[in-house]
Amino acid sequence: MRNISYLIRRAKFLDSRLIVALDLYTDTVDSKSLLIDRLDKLLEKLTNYVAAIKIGLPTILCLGIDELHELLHKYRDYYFIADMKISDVGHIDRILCRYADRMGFDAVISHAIIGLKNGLEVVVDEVHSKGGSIFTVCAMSHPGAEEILNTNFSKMLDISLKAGVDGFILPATQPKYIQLAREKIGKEKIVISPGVVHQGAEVGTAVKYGADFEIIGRGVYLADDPVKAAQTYASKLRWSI
Ligand code: O7M
Repeated sequence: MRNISYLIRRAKFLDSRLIVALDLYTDTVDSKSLLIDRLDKLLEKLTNYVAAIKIGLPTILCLGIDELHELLHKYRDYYFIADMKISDVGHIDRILCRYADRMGFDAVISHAIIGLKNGLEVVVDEVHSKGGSIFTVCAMSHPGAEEILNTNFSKMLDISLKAGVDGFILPATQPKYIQLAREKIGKEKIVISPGVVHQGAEVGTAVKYGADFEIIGRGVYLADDPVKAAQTYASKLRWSI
């Protein structure tokens, strides 16, 4: 695993604050090789525009540990973030973090709602012991998040800071959380923001409110020309502005 200084170096080098979520999956085992092929081609072609790749459970489950490891190893220039949204008790969280490391990920995403004791403290301990980074979800982008999760935003932010996380996942669709977080966390911690394009937030809004990176999934991988889409988004998400 590598820590966020690698991510920042790569983002500066590419002049890009774009993170792509590759939420690709397959319904049948037969088409697994097609999925690998598609991911391989995307990773090969997006490399000049994308700082990091976020891969979540649909893709992890479809590919399995060994195939994913092979793919991540082949495209090691990217910073790879495992979106497992960890949310269990400590000993299970630790196992998931070890699997993320085995697959070749650099960073892990955890829910902050699990709290510190035998929760986040374990996640941070395990990921940092491997040299990686940990990001916590402190507010989400979908409307239902306002019902429970986002009402605990402040507490989750405090607990994450206490745990010593490296950064936060905060919604581009609700940029007030980004602004509030930035006031509290200072400049050192990283803010990564999803909800861009398909969920309604405009490209660049989250960065204007203080995010370091924006996550775009379907806006890239469902585009007729994913490379052109990534290039266009990256040009609106320059590191240097
Ligand atoms: O750009 P999309 O809408 O196709 O994909 C958005 C990605 O961001 C997708 O991978 C989601 O799992 C993720 N995401 C959200 O959409 N909203 C959130 O509040 C949090 C996340 C996320 O990445 O959490 C770690």
